[in-house]
Amino acid sequence: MNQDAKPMIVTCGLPYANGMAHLGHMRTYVPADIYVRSQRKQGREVVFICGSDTHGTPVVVNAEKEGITPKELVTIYHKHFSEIFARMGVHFDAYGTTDDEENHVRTTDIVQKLIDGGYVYSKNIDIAYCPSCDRFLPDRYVEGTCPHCGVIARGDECDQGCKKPLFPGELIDPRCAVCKNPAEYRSQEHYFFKLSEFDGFLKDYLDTLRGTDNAVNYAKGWVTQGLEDWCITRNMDWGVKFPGADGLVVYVWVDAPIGYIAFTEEWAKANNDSWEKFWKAESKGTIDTQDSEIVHFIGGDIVYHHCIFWPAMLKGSGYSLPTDVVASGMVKIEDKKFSKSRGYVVWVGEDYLDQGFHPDLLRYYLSSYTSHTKELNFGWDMLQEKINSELVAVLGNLFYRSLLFASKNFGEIPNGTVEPEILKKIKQTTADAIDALKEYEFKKYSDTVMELASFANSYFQSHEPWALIKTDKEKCGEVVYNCLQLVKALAVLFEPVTPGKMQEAWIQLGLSGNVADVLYDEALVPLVPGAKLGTPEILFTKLEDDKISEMDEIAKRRVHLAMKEAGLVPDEEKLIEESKKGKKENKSEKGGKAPKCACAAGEKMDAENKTENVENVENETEILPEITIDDFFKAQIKVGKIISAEIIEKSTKLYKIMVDVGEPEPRQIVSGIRAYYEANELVDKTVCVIVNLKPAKLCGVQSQGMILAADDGSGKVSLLMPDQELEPGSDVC
Ligand code: B3M
Ligand code: ZN
Repeated sequence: MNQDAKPMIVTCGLPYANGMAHLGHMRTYVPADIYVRSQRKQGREVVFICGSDTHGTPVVVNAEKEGITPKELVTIYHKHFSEIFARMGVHFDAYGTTDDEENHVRTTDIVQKLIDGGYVYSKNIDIAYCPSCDRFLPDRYVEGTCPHCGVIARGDECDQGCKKPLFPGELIDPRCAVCKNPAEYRSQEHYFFKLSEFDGFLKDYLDTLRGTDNAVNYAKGWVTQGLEDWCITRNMDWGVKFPGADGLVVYVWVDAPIGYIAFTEEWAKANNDSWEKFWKAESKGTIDTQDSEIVHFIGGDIVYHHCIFWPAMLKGSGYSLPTDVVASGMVKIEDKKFSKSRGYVVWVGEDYLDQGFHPDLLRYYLSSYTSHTKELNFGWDMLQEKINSELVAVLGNLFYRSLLFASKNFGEIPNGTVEPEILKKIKQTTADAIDALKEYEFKKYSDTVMELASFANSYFQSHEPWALIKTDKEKCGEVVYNCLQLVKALAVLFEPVTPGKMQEAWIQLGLSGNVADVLYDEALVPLVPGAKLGTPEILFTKLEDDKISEMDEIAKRRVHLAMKEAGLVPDEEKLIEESKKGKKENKSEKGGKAPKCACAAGEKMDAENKTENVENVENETEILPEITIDDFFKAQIKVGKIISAEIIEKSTKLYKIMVDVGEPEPRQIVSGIRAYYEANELVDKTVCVIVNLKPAKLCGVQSQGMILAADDGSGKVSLLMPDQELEPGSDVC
């Protein structure tokens, strides 16, 4: 351990335990995990903390939609996130929930200290109230027009427009987000945190705060614009009770960051250690003189909360201050703005890990695609390209060829010494990689280390060990020894990024223990000649076109279905254009067809969606480009008889339908016709089914075909049915 270094705590923004983990989450957590692993490799004591954000309207609204209690909802998703993190190799030292006893106690303590310090006052303010639902409407329960930019916004944030935080009573023309009826404002007593008093403190603090520019500089700008006091109470039952006020809980953004402290306490209890050394560290008042380092990794959209609100709360209640705030850039999916409701989402479980992809490939992609603060675009073909040309062709190739050659020709680590040039190269790479992370440059880290792998490949190539072995075995042993030393160094250096695969490499090198536990210095420790090697195996295999096409197909169907579910018609022409263009030659075939509607049309668009999608609606009636009869016959359509139809709980629009299409087993098909047919009405209907459509999962349910329906565009939808009884399995031609 590096005894001189200050104790360091690294945290990640707490995911709301209200839905599944997606790529957007991983964009923050994977780099944070890399950072922690790298710090440990430098001998730092680091505690890595995260947990579920369980309170607030994001949770309560979703629980209400699902018809379960908030507690039940967060229990499900807390488990889900814990499992996903473990599978992704993101290892937190503590992963609690903000509903844990420790957090209730710590939050009450901090709020009480703020009250005692004179930083909290009460005031009567207008709160939206829904007369139909007979309740107050905090945050996401109310929507209306943003007073700053005029865009439709939710109660706590102008999420679609100017992104400003909004306060109770600010929305113009408020309406209830649940029943959509107009809401009224009613006066009620609430509590405010005097954020404006921290203006001077924050200016100085932000001058010393380390982190990424997209965090620190934005925050400086906001302070310059002036700070408004924060309303820190809400009318809800679910949450941490506000001390001394019945029926009020603290705003979720009070108790959520306090979770960082509470989870540290949980870690300390479990490990018989101290949480105070991080959060109650000695300090002469500035973060430079603080005896602990507190590093927050967050998404770029919650900078305000972490750089302004949170340090002010900590300062006001006498706790240590964040020393670094690292904010990640946005994520795009196939060049489209990330959007769960529009289907531009990649679920980490269902779409990635469950499909058999190794976590390290995604870890590598996320860290090396672009700078941490820039926009990251994810596409299946881009993943394929990056993995095949870098992890497979460079790193994997070096490891396998070196280990296989050594194993076959020497059966052990051959005799040799590390050449000075190679030693120098490893030293320099390590120093550059560490420097890159000082700037939170994860891409630079990966690229720097990958350059060493390229160098090693060139070394192998130019020394031609396959020729040397025939003429000078001893010299050949020297070369192979150096190649293996480079493999060892690379395993150490790449462990933070691809920990699972580097551990496999470690074992193949015949080394004991965990590569995660060794320091960077180990990269320079010479291998022992004569030591046994493990069995060489290919570490990284190519991502094949077929698999990538399958994933592309699933992604396209999800977007199509999401649009239908939202009552939107996808711009089919555009989709065809995109498919036709195809990002690569070998992909043009699979992408040539316009997605057809599996599910009949969705509901009518509401006014808001209409304005947003004028372009799509206009294209709806356009005729698609001509196809040949051969194109048409690529779709195999058969007559089927519906055996059963069941509601899919996760969706409001989908049925799981079992159809007899003349095969030994019935087909399971997911169809979006719930708004048009009762489940029992569907049973025994004779329908037309596309049976050779690539299977896809929709809302987690496998669909093996598509039932055809017609849609007149006005919301009238009808299944296509033969006009006389036909045997299931009859061809439609
Ligand atoms: N639960 C998620 C978000 O807004 C929110 C983070 C809390 S961090 C203390 O990104
Ligand atoms: Zn706005």
